[in-house]
Amino acid sequence: MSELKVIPMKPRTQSDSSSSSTGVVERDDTDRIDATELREEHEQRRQEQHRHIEEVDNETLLRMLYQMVLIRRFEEKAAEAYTLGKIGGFCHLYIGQEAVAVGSVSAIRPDDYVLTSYRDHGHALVMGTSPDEVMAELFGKAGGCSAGKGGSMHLFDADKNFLGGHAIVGGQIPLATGVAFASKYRGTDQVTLCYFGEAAVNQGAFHESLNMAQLWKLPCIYVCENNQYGMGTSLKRAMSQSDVSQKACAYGLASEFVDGMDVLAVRAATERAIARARKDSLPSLLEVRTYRFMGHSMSDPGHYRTRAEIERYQERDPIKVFSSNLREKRVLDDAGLKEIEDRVRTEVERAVKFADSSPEPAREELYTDIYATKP
Ligand SMILES: Cc1ncc(C[n+]2csc(CCOP(=O)(O)OP(=O)(O)O)c2C)c(N)n1
Ligand SMILES: [Mg+2]
Repeated sequence: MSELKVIPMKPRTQSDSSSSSTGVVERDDTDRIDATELREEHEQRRQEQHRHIEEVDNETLLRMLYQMVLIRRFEEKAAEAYTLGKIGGFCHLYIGQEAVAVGSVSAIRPDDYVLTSYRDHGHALVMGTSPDEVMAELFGKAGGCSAGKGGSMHLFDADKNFLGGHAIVGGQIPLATGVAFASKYRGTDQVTLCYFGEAAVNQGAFHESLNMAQLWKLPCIYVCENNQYGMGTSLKRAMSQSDVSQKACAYGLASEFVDGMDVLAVRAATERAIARARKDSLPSLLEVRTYRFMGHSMSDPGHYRTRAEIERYQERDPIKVFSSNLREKRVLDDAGLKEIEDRVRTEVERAVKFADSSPEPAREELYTDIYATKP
């Protein structure tokens, strides 16, 4: 029997918005399974995604694939630029986790809000910030979406309702809760999506926010991107109760456990959470199990996990699996995939050119954008 460590197969669903139930469901989290079991799991996941593909129109499916490929190629280029010294400071790549941002954002409206952590390139791109502006921000140039003064961890695009890019672990969770409070206070039906890693769940800010969100019935969807590591520490070494979705229990929130390598499973779970938030102004916690294929940041030697573990998850690469299933369902063919790759390449090359040619922020900008102007 080979030793394998796999993501539990099925998303656990709990979507009864009217009940005060915790939404916690049993988990058969499997750390060791044999090759036959693994094949069976892959097959079941394949069938699950096939079923979801039938429920979504082709244009949306292909747009989602495009966005995932864009994030992947954009970040490969960012990694290259980092090693060339064009990007300073920290740079946290999202490669492997693309299905989370793409699947969930595909379910929201353009006037909904998104906040996330420092692993934010994918979220900005999928919220519609142009790759030119994201790349220029990484390069610290004036043409960047934060005028070159935020860098990789502080992307921000108020016009697109993308409210950052936050470097303090868990810092965005109370902020998002406040944004959801503002929507409710103003009487709109906007929803806020708040992304964070599983290490942020140990922060007090997470617990305080969930408590207030359920108490005040705020339309906030807390999306825990559980990639199973906080820097070099595995979740199991840092969290006494490592089933993140169960944390909702303490505050009476609805919660779901979601397969984060399946872009359509993420979309479907987000749709259910949005229905709760939009219609009944209720918060939800989604634990989206995913995996990052790259280091924590560009300076991570990665000694805390094995190459074999990474390769096992790469077999479930969300882009590879999705494009293969789209082919099987005849939504995509070789020409279609090539067209997507060509369009993405052009867009990423243009972004690098834009960032290269964009000027450094002017000296006099040093003291601007520090305090908010009074309304
Ligand atoms: C309050 C705080 N403590 C520590 C750090 C240093 N730090 C940066 S990232 C990180 C790990 C976070 O892991 P996780 O929340 O799982 O997100 P991931 O990086 O896996 O996306 C830590 C401890 C920080 N930025 N903020
Ligand atoms: Mg993590």
